[in-house]
Amino acid sequence: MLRRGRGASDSLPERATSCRSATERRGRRTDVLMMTPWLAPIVWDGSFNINILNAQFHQRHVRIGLTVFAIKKYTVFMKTFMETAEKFFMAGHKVNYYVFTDRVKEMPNITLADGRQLVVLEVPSYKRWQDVSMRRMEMIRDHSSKRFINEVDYLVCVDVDIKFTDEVGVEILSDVFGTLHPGFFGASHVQFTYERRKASVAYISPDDGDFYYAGGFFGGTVEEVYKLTNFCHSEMMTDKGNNIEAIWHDESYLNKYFLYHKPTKVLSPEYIWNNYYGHPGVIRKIRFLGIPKNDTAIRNK
Ligand code: UD2
Repeated sequence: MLRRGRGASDSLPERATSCRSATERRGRRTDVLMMTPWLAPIVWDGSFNINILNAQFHQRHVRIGLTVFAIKKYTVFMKTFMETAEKFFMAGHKVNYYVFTDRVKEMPNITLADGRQLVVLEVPSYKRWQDVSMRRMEMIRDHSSKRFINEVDYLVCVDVDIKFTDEVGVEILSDVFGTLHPGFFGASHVQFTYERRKASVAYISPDDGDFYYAGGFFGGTVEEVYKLTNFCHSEMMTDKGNNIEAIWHDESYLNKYFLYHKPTKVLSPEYIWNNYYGHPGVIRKIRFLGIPKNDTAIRNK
């Protein structure tokens, strides 16, 4: 597991921290890395006070867009996704669900809390599941400039075959954020499954890399998400022109983007857990949990 380095806060005298309550001091995390080398916070349970953050974001009347794609058979995940999001995602804030689908009639009918709305965006599907996954970047980009920029302040972009199992709130919001992939948060950068073929523009050398980010949870302000998705889509198109596709599709291009445009906040794997990885002690809360799926039954259908 990643361990916290010896940062400046370790040597702060007690009086400098005495403005915090006894409970907060006891709860301070010393078992995990809490900050990136470029001084972006890494968000773990126990690293923030949600009441203070909620007050700040309410003062700004923040509006949040949650983008999700349910193309072809992946519509089966929508009911659980929406029901659990209503329970746990940004409770008390203004939320627009932007659901991209080719099967509008299969969208579940869910009653939403006040201040929340569902926007169904009809989009084309692609034959290969890899193309469906990758083309999300292009569609998010295009809708960001046409629509999202006028309707919300932040976008949170996630996979659909996942359910919310605990609170995911405004602690995640920042200019641009990514999430540590649950399979690699304790690994060294040489083990990361970056694209290693130089022929692909997603290539990352074994000497480089900070973290391995999951493709299924990223976001930021609409402007920053536009830049990120525009980069990833353009790079995919360059590779497509050269008949190469990065090893982990959109996730590989996302990792390339974050290498050169460092996220301003990094979410711990609490935000994209999967039970394949067991339940290590550093994961105190599982907030967003992958639903096991039978790939052959669901993909390309
Ligand atoms: C991982 C990433 C995913 C993406 C993918 C690329 C996580 C949790 N997931 O997921 O974000 O980077 O690797 O290989 O980090 N979809 C449809 N219909 C389809 C196919 C895909 O709607 O026919 C959408 C759907 O929202 C789905 C997402 O694309 O959740 C990614 O596809 P996946 O979940 O099958 O990919 P997976 O599990 O390999």
